[in-house]
Amino acid sequence: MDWNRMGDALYDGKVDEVAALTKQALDKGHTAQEVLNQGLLMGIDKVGKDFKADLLFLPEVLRSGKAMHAGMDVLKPLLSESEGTALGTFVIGTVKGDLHDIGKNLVGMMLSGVGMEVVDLGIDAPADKFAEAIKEHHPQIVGMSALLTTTMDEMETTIQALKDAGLRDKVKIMVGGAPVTQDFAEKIGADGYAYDAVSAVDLARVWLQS
Ligand code: B1M
Repeated sequence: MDWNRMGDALYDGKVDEVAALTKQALDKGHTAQEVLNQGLLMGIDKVGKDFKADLLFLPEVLRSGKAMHAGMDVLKPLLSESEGTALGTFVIGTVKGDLHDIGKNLVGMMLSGVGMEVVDLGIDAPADKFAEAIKEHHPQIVGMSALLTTTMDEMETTIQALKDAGLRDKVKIMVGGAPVTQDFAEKIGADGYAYDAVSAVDLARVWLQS
């Protein structure tokens, strides 16, 4: 498989081509994980680097984001297929003020893939949306994603709001996203931090078994 071609198509925001190449890679026998890691994530990584270096601008990043979604849509049934009854319920959302959802969606897909019931609150989710979801869905775990240094603090605001609503102790709280660290997670009173989707799944499994 020509992974560079897939990465380039994603970088150039070619939605249809990324979807077609993703299908092609699966047809050639590559696993969904391989396609994700060697094709799509490589491409979006380059977008991030060039955006930071002012070689790309927001409209181009937006197009690349759409192309990433197109590839992930093809992988979704494979990443989220699971059998049997749900292991537990995981409410996940990108915090208020933050519109990044690619990583959050990936975490959600992988959690579904191991048999978790995933309730996705979407992007720009304020604290009260998390609180309502806890009351409605009774999850064991609540996960928050943030990709901006300016929205990370919203995680702490949400945890405080859950405390005020008497809901904090009913759930385990996991945080993640590029600027988030283990230290930050501890500082804001989250129960855990996951670096990526695979470690989010591992941590969720540990929590559900304990
Ligand atoms: Co924006 N953006 N963006 N962006 N964007 C970043 C994050 C940035 C690092 C780019 C850069 O400068 N290099 C930078 C943030 C700088 C900072 O805060 N330190 C940035 C900026 C500045 C902005 C704007 C402010 C730009 C502007 O308007 N001037 C703006 C903010 C809008 C807003 O949110 N209010 C903005 C907008 C956008 C788009 C809308 C154009 C688009 C998002 C499209 C979308 O998501 N639908 C976009 C994109 C695509 C990016 C980059 C290029 C790629 C992000 C991504 O999807 N990565 C990004 C650069 C980068 O991260 N390299 C960038 C792939 C994804 C799989 O990784 O999301 O990290 P990630 O998720 C990982 C882990 O972090 C983890 O697991 C995932 C899978 O392994 N994880 C969790 C994530 N959530 C988790 C939750 C968990 C556990 C693990 O538990 C619950």
